[in-house]
Amino acid sequence: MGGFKATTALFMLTLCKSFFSVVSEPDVVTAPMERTEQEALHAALRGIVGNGWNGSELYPDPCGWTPIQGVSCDLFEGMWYVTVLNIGPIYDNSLECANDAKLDEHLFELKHLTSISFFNCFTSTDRPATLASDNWNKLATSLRALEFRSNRGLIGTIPSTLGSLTNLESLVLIENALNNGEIPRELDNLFNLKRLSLAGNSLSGPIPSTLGNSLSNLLILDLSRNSLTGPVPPSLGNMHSLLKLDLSYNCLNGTLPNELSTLRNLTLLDLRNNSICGGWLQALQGMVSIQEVLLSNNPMGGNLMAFFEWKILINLTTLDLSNLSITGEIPESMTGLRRLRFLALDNNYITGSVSAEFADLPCINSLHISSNNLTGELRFPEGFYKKMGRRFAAWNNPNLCYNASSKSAGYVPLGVDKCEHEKENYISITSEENKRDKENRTANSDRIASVGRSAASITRFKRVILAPLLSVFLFVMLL
Ligand SMILES: *[C@@H]1O[C@H](CO)[C@@H](O)[C@H](O)[C@H]1NC(C)=O
Ligand SMILES: *[C@@H]1O[C@H](CO)[C@@H](O)[C@H](O)[C@H]1NC(C)=O
Ligand SMILES: *[C@@H]1O[C@H](CO)[C@@H](O)[C@H](O)[C@H]1NC(C)=O
Ligand SMILES: *[C@@H]1O[C@H](CO)[C@@H](O)[C@H](O)[C@H]1NC(C)=O
Ligand SMILES: *[C@@H]1O[C@H](CO)[C@@H](O)[C@H](O)[C@H]1NC(C)=O
Ligand SMILES: *[C@@H]1O[C@H](CO)[C@@H](O)[C@H](O)[C@H]1NC(C)=O
Ligand SMILES: *[C@@H]1O[C@H](CO)[C@@H](O)[C@H](O)[C@H]1NC(C)=O
Ligand SMILES: *[C@@H]1O[C@H](CO)[C@@H](O)[C@H](O)[C@H]1NC(C)=O
Ligand SMILES: CC(=O)N[C@H]1CO[C@H](CO)[C@@H](O)[C@@H]1O
Repeated sequence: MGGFKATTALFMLTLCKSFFSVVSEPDVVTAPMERTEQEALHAALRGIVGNGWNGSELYPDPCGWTPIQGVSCDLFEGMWYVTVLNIGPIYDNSLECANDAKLDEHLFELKHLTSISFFNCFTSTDRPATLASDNWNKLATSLRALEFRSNRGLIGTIPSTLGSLTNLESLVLIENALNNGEIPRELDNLFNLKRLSLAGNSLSGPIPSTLGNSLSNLLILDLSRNSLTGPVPPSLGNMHSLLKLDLSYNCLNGTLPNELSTLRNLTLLDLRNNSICGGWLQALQGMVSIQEVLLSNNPMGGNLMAFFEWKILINLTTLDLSNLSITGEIPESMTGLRRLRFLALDNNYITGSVSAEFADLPCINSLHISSNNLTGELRFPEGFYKKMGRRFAAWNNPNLCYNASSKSAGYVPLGVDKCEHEKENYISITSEENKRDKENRTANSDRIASVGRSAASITRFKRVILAPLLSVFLFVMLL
């Protein structure tokens, strides 16, 4: 098999050489590769593909006429050097990672590497691999992007030696099994970094209290889905370019530092599912570019009526304040957030009434106010309930009722009773329907499912619209 490939390659080589000599571009064709560079590449790949793999036989000219899927090269002073390694099952003919794949030391001899990516390659949990190496500094001048993604057999620490890669612009270590210890302080040396994503591992310990001090170019910081503890450090406020900050699904506690309010370019703030208490209103105050604020499931507290200019957040599309132990009333100024698509205030201690003006927001798509202590009448037009279906949730507010202007029982807010003064000519089908619905509701309140993705929540139109219609139909049949 290999021999066949090699002869084919040789044949092609001869063919192409003669072709190129016709158009007289022999420089490109015959550009050589240092023997050490070629051997280092073959040895590095053998560490990944397995010892049985004979690279020098299969790919005698890896930057020329026997290219390797996932390996790219560039010319430096007339010589080929490897610049990009993309390893993992991306294409049909990608190199296949061995069960005992490991990072071979020869990798660090490829001194022109600008980008390394391993996707779904280190997958054996019996024979796990690690990132540990003293040699990372050898790639310090060249490496711009380093990515390990979905390698469930990649364990151990994030080595502090990664801090020597001072030209790095992107460090992505997502969904591996890195589990041993903390985020190294040395990552703060990576002052060229634009993206730092360590999401979906089992990192523990605090976020280093200096993180951010030197990362003034960082655009994306994603530490979500780990087991990080302790406070959100004030140093994060120094990352003035930051666009996205995702610390969700950790065990962070303490109050949010005021310093975050200096993140004027931030568009996404996701702190869902932590134990953070307080400081959110102050932090939001300066985030004038913010589009998505996701804070649900924290003991944040705070009063919605506290002085806060909601109107300054003109680009806000998504506001998830569910289950934050918030008190106070829904401020009228929230109805001035013209771009709002998703608003969740459910599972709090909010009192007072609900402004019908939310229905006038041009993009409003989900409004969750269930499980509070709201009172008074819901005065939304019937068309609003029809449009929203289950994405309007107001149940479990014992003192809330709705005002329907007609007898039609077509579109009503689920789990909300009709106001007393309207009940005379009211057919009681809906309250029966509502009662049954209440039982199912607690289990699955519609909520945004994933990080920062546009907050279109799950639609369950059919049941909402069909169930009441069916009840009316059955009722008529019984008559
Ligand atoms: C690889 O193939 C070459 C050429 O066929 C041969 O000389 C060499 O011994 C082989 N190396 C290994 C490790 O099998
Ligand atoms: C914030 O964004 C604006 C517009 O994109 C840009 O001009 C400015 O440099 C950014 N600020 C920082 C501190 O990066
Ligand atoms: C935060 O959690 C740590 C343990 O992880 C605890 O020692 C500390 O007291 C907590 N701080 C606050 C403010 O709750
Ligand atoms: C709001 O968004 C628009 C574009 O959608 C943008 O031009 C504008 O700069 C944003 N405003 C702020 C304060 O970020
Ligand atoms: C509400 O948030 C708390 C943490 O503040 C959490 O323990 C609880 O499970 C959350 N409740 C729901 C219904 O998600
Ligand atoms: C809800 O509000 C009513 C008055 O508006 C009050 O009597 C009641 O105690 C409140 N319930 C809760 C659980 O806060
Ligand atoms: C109920 O709503 C209608 C508009 O739908 C309004 O005209 C009427 O005044 C409301 N009733 C009360 C008691 O507020
Ligand atoms: C509640 O859920 C059960 C099982 O999922 C279903 O059979 C039942 O029809 C549901 N009730 C209502 C009112 O939707
Ligand atoms: C505070 C909180 O809601 N914690 C939850 C975060 O998410 C994990 C897993 O999804 C749960 O186990 C926690 O209870």
